[in-house]
Amino acid sequence: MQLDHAQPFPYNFELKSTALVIIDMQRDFIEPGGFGETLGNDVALLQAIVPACKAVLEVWRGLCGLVVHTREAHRADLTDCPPAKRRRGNPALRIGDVGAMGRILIAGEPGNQIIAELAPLPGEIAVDKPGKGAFYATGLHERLQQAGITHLIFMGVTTEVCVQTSMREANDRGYEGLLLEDCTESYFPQFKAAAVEMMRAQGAIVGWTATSGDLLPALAALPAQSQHC
Ligand code: TIU
Repeated sequence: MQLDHAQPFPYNFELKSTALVIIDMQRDFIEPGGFGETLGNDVALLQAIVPACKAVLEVWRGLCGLVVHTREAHRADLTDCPPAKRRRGNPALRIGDVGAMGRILIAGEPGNQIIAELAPLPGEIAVDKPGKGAFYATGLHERLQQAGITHLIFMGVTTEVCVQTSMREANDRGYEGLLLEDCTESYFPQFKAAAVEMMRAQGAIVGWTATSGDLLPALAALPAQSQHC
């Protein structure tokens, strides 16, 4: 399958060897009272991409494509949170402190759940990641290798932090990555624009970009494939 309008040039992929990777669409970043807001951000900006993400996820599921969800999450005892990370941000409300949606950025807390619209289904891969990148200390690379995955289509938040880090980690591990521009967002529109530009610059130095409007018609032309159902 080819996305003709991908940038900087067409993107070729096969459904059976491609995973849809949804980065950190958890309440911590999307809803008031979580980690994103503690850092001083307006979380409303991020809510705008939910319908486009949901549309892609539903079509991908209908084709039995592999789905990976990530959550930025730390263990309750914070042994996987470097002090250097915990010291940053809002001194009044650190990772592990109790906020409006439970302990900030701690696995299993209400704020750490993926938003209901995009909640993982049984059988989908859900990864708790202690870093910004999806490949650091998660075992994700090994799981993707076992599933025969070579291509990754990315959605999620925030573009220049966890999404860009994950795409760069994937790139260095040999994956062909594509970012869906209208399915990712930042608290800083200028950072999103810059991140999108820098990933596809220099002949796709990190990967490709396209929109859900490019992807969905291409997927609609496919018969369902059962490999990952
Ligand atoms: N602060 C910010 O923009 N992002 C993060 O801290 N984590 C993710 O991007 N998921």
